[in-house]
Amino acid sequence: MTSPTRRDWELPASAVTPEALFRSRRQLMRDIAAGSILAAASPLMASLAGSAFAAEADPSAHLYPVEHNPRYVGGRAITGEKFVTTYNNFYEFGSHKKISEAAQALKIRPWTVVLDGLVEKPVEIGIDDLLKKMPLEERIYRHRCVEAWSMVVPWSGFPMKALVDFAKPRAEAKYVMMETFLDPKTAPGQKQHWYPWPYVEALTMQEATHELAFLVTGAYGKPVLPQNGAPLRLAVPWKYGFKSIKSIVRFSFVSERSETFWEKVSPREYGFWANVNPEVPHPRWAQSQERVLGTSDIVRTQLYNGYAEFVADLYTGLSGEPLYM
Ligand SMILES: Nc1nc2c(c(=O)[nH]1)N[C@H]1C(S)=C(S)[C@@H](COP(=O)(O)O)O[C@H]1N2
Ligand SMILES: [Mo]
Repeated sequence: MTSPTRRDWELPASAVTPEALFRSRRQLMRDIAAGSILAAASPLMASLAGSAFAAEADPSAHLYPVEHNPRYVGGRAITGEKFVTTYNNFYEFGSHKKISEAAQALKIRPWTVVLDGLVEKPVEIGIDDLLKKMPLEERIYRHRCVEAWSMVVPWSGFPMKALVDFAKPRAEAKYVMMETFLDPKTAPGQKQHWYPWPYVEALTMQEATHELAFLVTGAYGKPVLPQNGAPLRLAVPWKYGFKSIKSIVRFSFVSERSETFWEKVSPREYGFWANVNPEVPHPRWAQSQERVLGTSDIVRTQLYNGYAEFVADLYTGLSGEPLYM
């Protein structure tokens, strides 16, 4: 990565995980999955397999790893799995970053997803049946939290457009509203009644069918873990992280959207569009830089988190809208 055309968000070669190393790690994961290597044979193997959490129990484990799509590049080193799986925002399990253990209480099977609203016919489908219908692939995406930290993750999943096509929305549909599970018994954060549960997010139809909008079902070549939003989570990498709603149970196609979770909490701070922009500060902090999770690096934040060439066209003619908060 020493090319002279290096982007601002790219780091020097020394900081980049060689693709080859990542590949060989994936081969190792594959061997472990195939049983040809005993994952627990040594502490090294155990740590490579990320065995602090029990992904093996997931009935979709055999689907991974899925084919890698090279179109989407991280531009800097992939963030270590141990950071991504132990430093989380998932307010259902607490309003701090150390929720990974508490999130293991989330029961991810059976898991039913509802597609309703302005559709030809409402559908309820189990996650494993949905997985059979969707074209799974792996993409490396950057993720920029509104709190000014970021990470680079190899997600597995499918384009949200495939789900929209499956749902067959009617022409009047202008937005997709998405909803997280509601179960205060397993998710104690949902007992904090000052938050407007369940977590709700929304995209315009144009955003939802954009090639970058991705529904995540896996990460690091395995089923995605509860703390990262199992079994179905959104990734919209040009927007602040709070748009990427976790553990989704419902997609409703509507002509007029209702308020999202964070808009209800603090409309002045967390808007509907929430496109990343280093020049539009959050009311309480700057957005010009970000801390790269798992490193001591601070890098410059990019317009649309570096995805402007993909998404800038979505927002032409909307100059009156608060696109960047
Ligand atoms: N249901 C739900 N989805 C959520 C959140 C949440 O609290 N609840 N937090 C959001 C925020 S602010 C971020 S930055 C990402 C964090 O994802 P990660 O924990 O996998 O890094 O999830 C997003 N999706
Ligand atoms: Mo976030």
